[in-house]
Amino acid sequence: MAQKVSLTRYLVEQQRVDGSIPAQLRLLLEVVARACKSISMAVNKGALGGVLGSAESENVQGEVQKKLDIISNEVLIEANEWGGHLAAMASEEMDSIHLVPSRYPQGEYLLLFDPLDGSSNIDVNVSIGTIFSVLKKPDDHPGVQEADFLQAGVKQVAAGYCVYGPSTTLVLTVGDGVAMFTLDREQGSFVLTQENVQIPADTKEFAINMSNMRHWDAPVKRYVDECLAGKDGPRGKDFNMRWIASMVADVHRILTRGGIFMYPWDKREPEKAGKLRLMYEANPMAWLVEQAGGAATNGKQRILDLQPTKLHERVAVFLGSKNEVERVTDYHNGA
Ligand code: AHM
Ligand code: MG
Repeated sequence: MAQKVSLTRYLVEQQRVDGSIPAQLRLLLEVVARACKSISMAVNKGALGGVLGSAESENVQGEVQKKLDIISNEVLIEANEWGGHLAAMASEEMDSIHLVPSRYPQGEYLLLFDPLDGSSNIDVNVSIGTIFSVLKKPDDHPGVQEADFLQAGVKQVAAGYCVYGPSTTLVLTVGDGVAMFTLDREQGSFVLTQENVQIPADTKEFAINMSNMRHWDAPVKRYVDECLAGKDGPRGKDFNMRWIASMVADVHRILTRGGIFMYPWDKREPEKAGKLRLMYEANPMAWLVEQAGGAATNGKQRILDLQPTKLHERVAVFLGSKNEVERVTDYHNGA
């Protein structure tokens, strides 16, 4: 029987092969994985662990925080602040950046995360997850400021997510393809279960919150109308629809069997570019999707090329199977 490859072994071997993972980055990824394991345990206990329900507080985006949002945020911070691999962290659940306390050594990386994505699904036992992105701190000045985080997605050095579903799966890229690791609860370790993940270029499945249809812009409406017209319409084929309302779970499906995920700008709050956050939701997912042969745009431009102007910036998102993302992007660009 083939030997199981743990996340630790995978990272060590990647480091040996082409030196693509420096030692500090390897440590960082192991620590994030360990934190995800703890979050997975808390999620798994559900009502028995007293972790469900609202924390009766709001985050910087004005969203009500769930107990598990706060617990997951704390788990990630506590796991990451003392190892010497990080300079600072940023999270969906914190207004401003979190500096590594001065009593600990300072590392050269910046970690951004959405500690628990899909918060509306926590209490109903539907898949949720953690999304993370790793950047390098610019080395032209001492200390860390929020501006150091404002780097385009192409600058990421690692990105991934962990989905807490029927099984817990960690999905990772360091710029050399996408690998998936499944948590073996008996061994307590993540085991490599898929390498070289590839998204098919074509698909018959789309994901969007259809209840917002009346608020969409014309290109999105056109794209979805054409899918809905099925084999009698201009696309000449029937489409299926899925919407889990946890981006991690929707993206995981797309990495597994293809599809397109859309969270467009809409007229409800025209001043916002979209609902999802650029730096710790869209960027890591866009990089994973591109690394698996897919595409990711904001409707007009490649997400990874966008220059962030603030930490909690929002963005419209179209990602997944390449030909579909290109089609809806062409519609926006007037093709
Ligand atoms: P969250 O980070 O507060 O959980 O919000 C992000 C989530 C995504 O996971 C998901 O795709 C989207 O919000 C669902 O939004 P909606 O409830 O509008 O369908
Ligand atoms: Mg989120």
